[in-house]
Amino acid sequence: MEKKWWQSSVVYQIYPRSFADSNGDGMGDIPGITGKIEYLKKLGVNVLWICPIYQSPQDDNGYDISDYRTVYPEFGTMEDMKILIQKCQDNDIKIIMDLVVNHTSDEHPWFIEAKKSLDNPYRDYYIWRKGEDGQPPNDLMSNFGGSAWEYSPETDEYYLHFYSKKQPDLNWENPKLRQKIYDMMNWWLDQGIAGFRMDVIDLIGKIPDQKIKENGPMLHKYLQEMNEATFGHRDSMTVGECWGATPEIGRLYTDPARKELSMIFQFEQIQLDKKPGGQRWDLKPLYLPDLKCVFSKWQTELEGHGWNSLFWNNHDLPRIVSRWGNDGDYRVLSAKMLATLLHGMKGTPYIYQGEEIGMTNVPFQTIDEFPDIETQNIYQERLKAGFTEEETMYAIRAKARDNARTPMQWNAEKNAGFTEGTPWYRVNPNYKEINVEQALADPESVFYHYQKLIQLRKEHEVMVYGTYQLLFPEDEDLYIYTRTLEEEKWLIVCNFHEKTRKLQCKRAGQVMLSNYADTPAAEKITELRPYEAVIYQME
Ligand code: TEU
Ligand code: CA
Repeated sequence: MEKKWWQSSVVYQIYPRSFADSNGDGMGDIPGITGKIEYLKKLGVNVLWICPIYQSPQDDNGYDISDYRTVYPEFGTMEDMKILIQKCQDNDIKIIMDLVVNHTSDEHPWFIEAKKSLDNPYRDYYIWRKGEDGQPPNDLMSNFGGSAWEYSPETDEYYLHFYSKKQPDLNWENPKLRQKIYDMMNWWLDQGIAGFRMDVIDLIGKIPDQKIKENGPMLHKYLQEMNEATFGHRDSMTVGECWGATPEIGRLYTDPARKELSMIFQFEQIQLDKKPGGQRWDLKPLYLPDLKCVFSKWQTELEGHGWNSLFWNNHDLPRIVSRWGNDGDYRVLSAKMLATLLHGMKGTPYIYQGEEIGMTNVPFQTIDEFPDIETQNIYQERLKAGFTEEETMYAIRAKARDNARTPMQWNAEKNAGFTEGTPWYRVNPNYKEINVEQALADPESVFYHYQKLIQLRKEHEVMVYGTYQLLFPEDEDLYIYTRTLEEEKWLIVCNFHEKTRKLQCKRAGQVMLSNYADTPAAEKITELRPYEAVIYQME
C-alpha cells in the first residue's frame, strides 16, 4: 500500500464546548482552541478533529445542524475559524471537521420547507411515511430511545429520525440533496481543512421500509460518489463512524482501491463490557482475552487491505482509565498502560481531550447532574422497562456520555482554568490533582508518556508500518504482541491488572518506553508488576 501522511499521524479530538473558554461565558469556543495550539504542539499531535461548531439549536450539542456554513455564535465566527486554521497551518497541524450528514436539525431551512407541504421542493430531502391507524409506519426505534418516527401535523405524515426528533434523517436517495452536501464539503475543504470525521456514516444507505438502518445496499456507492465529488481529488484524510462494522465491512470502506475513506472507527472492542444482546447499559466485566481477540482480528484482517483507527475514548464514551484501568491508586500507571497498549498497535491513534492527563469519569450521583439528551432519555426508558433507580443510575454513572464532557482541566484554579465565568457543565471535582499544569510540571505524568509514544511513532517506522502479531492469546491478565518491519522487531508487553504476574518470555531486549522508571533492559522477562507496560526493541 502506498504510504499516506495520515498513517503516521496522531489525532487529537476536541469537544469545543468543553475545551477552553476565551471570553468567560462558560462555553468553550474557537479562540479557546487557538489559544491552546502550543500545548497541543508540545504533546506532539499533528491532526485535530473538531466536533461540530456549526449553527445549531444544540439539542444534541451541535450534532443537530441548522446551517453547515455558519459557526454557532457561542463558539465564535468564521473569522475565528480562519484564524484557527491559519495557526494550525503555521504549526504543521491539520484539521478535520465533523461531518454530520445523516441528519440535520429540524430548524435547518431544508426541513422547515420540507414539512410545509407534500409538494414542497424540499419534501424529498427527508423521509416521510403515512401512519397506520394513527400509529407510526413501523416499529423502528431511535438510538436515543422511543420510536424513530415523529408525527408532523402539517401534512399528516411521519418523518424518520434515528436520533432525537429534532434530528430528522436526510434522504440520501435524492441526488439533489447529495449534490448539496458535496458542495458544502468542497466549500469546507476550500477553507483549508484536511478532511472529515463522518458522523454515523453507516446509516446513510438506510431503507426504513425494510427496517435496514446500518450498511444499506447503496452505502458504498454513495461514499464512492462522495469521494469522487469531493475529497478524492485532494490529499485528505477521512474517518467514518461505523458502529456496525466488522472487519469485512471495514475493508469495503478502507481498501484504497475502492476509493472510499481513509479509515473508520469501529466499535467492537467498545462493546465488550455489555451483556450479549443487551444495550450498552447492560453491563458485564471486560474479559481480557475477548479484547485481544477483537483487536487482533482487526489488526490482522485489515493488514494490506485497509487501515485501522485506534481509540479508547471519544465524546460519547466514558473515560478509559475509569472503565478498564484503575482511577484510584493506579490511575497514572494504568492510564499509561492503556496508552501503550493502544499506541503500540498498527493504525492511526486518536486521543480524546483530557485522556492525555488521565481524566476520569464524574463522581456525580443524581440524574439531574447528567444533562445529556441521550442520558436523560435512557433514564426514563430504563425506569419504564422496570429497572430500579439504583440499577439505572449505576449504569449511567459507568457509561453516560456526560463522563467525557466535563470541562478540560487546565489548572488547579477556579473552574480548573476552563472559564472565568460559570461553566456550562460542572468541572470534575478532582481537578485540583488532575490538571494540565500539574501534568506539565511532573516528568512522570501521563502527559509525558503520551508525548513519548507520539515521539516513538515519529522516529520509528516499525510503530507505524510494522505488522502485528499477538502472543499468549488466552492469558487473562497480560496483553503481549509484536510489531515487525523487515529486520526490526518490537515487543509490547502490558499487564492489564493490578496483580504482579509471573511469565516466561524468553526474549525481550532494549527498553524503548516503560511506565515504571526502573524497568531493566532484559534478555528475558519473568515478571510484570501491576499495570506495567513496556515496549522493547528486540535484538
Ligand atoms: O454518535 C453515534 C451513535 O450511534 C450514538 O448513538 C452512540 O451510539 C451513543 O451516543 C453512545 O452513547 C454520533 C455522535 O458521535 C453523537 O455524539 C451524536 O449524538 C450522534 O451521532 C447523532 O449525531
Ligand atoms: Ca466562550
